[in-house]
Amino acid sequence: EGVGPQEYTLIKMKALKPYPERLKKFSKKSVYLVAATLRPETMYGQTNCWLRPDMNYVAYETKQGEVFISTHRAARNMSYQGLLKEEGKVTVIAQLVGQDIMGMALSAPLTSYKTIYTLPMLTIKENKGTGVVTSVPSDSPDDYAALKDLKNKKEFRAKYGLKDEMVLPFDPVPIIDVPGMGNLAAVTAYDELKIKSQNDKEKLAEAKEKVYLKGFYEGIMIVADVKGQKVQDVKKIVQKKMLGSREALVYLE
Ligand code: A2H
Repeated sequence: EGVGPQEYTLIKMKALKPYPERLKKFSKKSVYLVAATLRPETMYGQTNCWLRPDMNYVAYETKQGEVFISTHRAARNMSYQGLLKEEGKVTVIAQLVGQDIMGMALSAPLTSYKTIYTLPMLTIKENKGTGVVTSVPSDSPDDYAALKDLKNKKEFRAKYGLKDEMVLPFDPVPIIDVPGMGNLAAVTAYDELKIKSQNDKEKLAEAKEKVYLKGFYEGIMIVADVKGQKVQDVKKIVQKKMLGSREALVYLE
């Protein structure tokens, strides 16, 4: 890791009603899962939100009176960044594991899918970001591998209590053209390297290196108002747009 703090964009993914059982007590409030991303310009291609089924998450209130869900560690960081009511203090209003809110309906910024769902990713790290990860399978091999695992295996979906309609209709969305890799670069790399699952660690590392580097430095946006522009040039523009509409925040760690 570098010397300075890493800047992430915190994407607010809004819980849709009816809330799952464990969140029913917040029915009068706006509840958000908050995902930390390094690639705000890819939010046009979100297809779902990843949670780790066995990982602990907490709910707490922000300065604005909204309810956020993330790891406690991230909430603590947010409290020091002036995002919560009191500096350095997190008042936990619910404790959950990922499985408690699996298959929950969300609305997320910029994506063409009106409703997306929380789905399981088993490789989420506890000590990075918020523990909530937004999924962009067009441009992230990790995301594509995890989505494919769920699509391929009925038993895997059943294990986490997911309905087919939360998984099967969601295909990667072409949002970036990467020279030599087409407009679904993560899918290209996954197929070329014959990746088999989200646990295929070494091959995924290879796929990621290629897709991220080429995507970021050579990628051209092919969607929305940023169409035709370089990925590098639009990253800040797209971030600002979501900050302006209060669909995102800046988060450091
Ligand atoms: B990125 P870095 Cl399209 N565990 O967002 C595992 N992965 C996590 C995580 C956690 N706790 N928290 C965040 N991440 C993912 C989009 C994306 C991302 C694309 C392409 C590349 C990419 C969609 N997923 O990241 O170790 C999130 O995925 C390239 C590294 O801090 C976040 O950005 O560098 C990225 O990893 C942060 O990883």
